[in-house]
Amino acid sequence: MPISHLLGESIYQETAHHNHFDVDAISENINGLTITTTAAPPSHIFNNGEDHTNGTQKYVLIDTDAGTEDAWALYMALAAHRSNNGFKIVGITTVYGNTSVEHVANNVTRVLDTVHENNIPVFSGMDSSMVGKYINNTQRYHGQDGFGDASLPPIPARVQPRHSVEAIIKFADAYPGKLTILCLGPLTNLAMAVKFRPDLKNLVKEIFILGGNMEGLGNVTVSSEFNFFVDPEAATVVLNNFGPYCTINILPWETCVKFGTLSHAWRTGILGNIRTKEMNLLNKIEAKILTTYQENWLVSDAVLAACLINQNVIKKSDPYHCTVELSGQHTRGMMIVDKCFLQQKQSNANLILEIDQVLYEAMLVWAAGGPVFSKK
Ligand SMILES: [Ca+2]
Repeated sequence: MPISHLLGESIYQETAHHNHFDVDAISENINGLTITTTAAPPSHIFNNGEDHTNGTQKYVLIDTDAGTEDAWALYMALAAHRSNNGFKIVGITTVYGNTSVEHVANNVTRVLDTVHENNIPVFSGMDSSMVGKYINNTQRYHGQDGFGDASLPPIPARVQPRHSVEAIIKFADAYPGKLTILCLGPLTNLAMAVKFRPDLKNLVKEIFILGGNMEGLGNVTVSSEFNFFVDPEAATVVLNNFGPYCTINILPWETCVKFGTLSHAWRTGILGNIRTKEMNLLNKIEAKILTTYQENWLVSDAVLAACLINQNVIKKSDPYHCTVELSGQHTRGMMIVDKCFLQQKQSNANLILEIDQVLYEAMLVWAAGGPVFSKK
């Protein structure tokens, strides 16, 4: 019997008024998952550690260099935000990285517009690293505009007059001890903010960072991960100034590769069968990537968003003292992890070492506006 016949009509109709997806195609292709009979995210999809029934919730500031991979993370965070379930995005700060900060602001605005989200303020941020300027001479993975050079109709960026660095400070002051910062790009904005206001380390609750490596595996140089390589000084400032005063969770590149890598067939066959406004944009901006790379598909930013939104995604993490190589001829930007505790320094970050891939897949479907799945 087709899965759609087993569903309560309510979920199909509830979600179908603005989204369309091929339930049978999706359900037949996700092993270990079954569709739920409720449109609201069940606790195993959405469990951020807060008890919203007691009035607590996460206040989340997203710092992004969007980026097609950031778009996935943004949609996942927006799904959490819109579910009114203890997760509030207070603002989005932009930073250069995958593309210029101007393009990033355009891209963030475009993502927000697709889901008619007009109440989250967006701020324009740093357009270069703290020391020198990162110049990407290689062909940009995300295209020159960060969104795959997909010839999308022009869109005016909707940004606030305040700078991203000011915005970070403003939100830290507004939510003392409660602010979570999700860092999806180079850490320049956050480093500038804490240099200006050192007491931020006592105001910010927790920071989730996509960046760095723990086994020397590189993705932009032989030994360095992109976000840390683009501004290693900023990464150093953040690690040295925030940890261990507030919780820093780092998702290193190796964990992304081991547990976040999905097949091209899954991306096109499962997510590609979801007919939503979210997927309409994602398919366009990822078209060149999906044509160029036909084996695997990895959107690291979404892995980190899943770790933040659902604490059950993180299957293993361990605390270490971490810093960043700033002067190595071959290793500038590489994260240095004191795995043997030789320095006898207090740990300043939790390294995320293993994630639940099945749960992550279910959250990608949810982020895309598709049905909610749970584990069997
Ligand atoms: Ca990013």
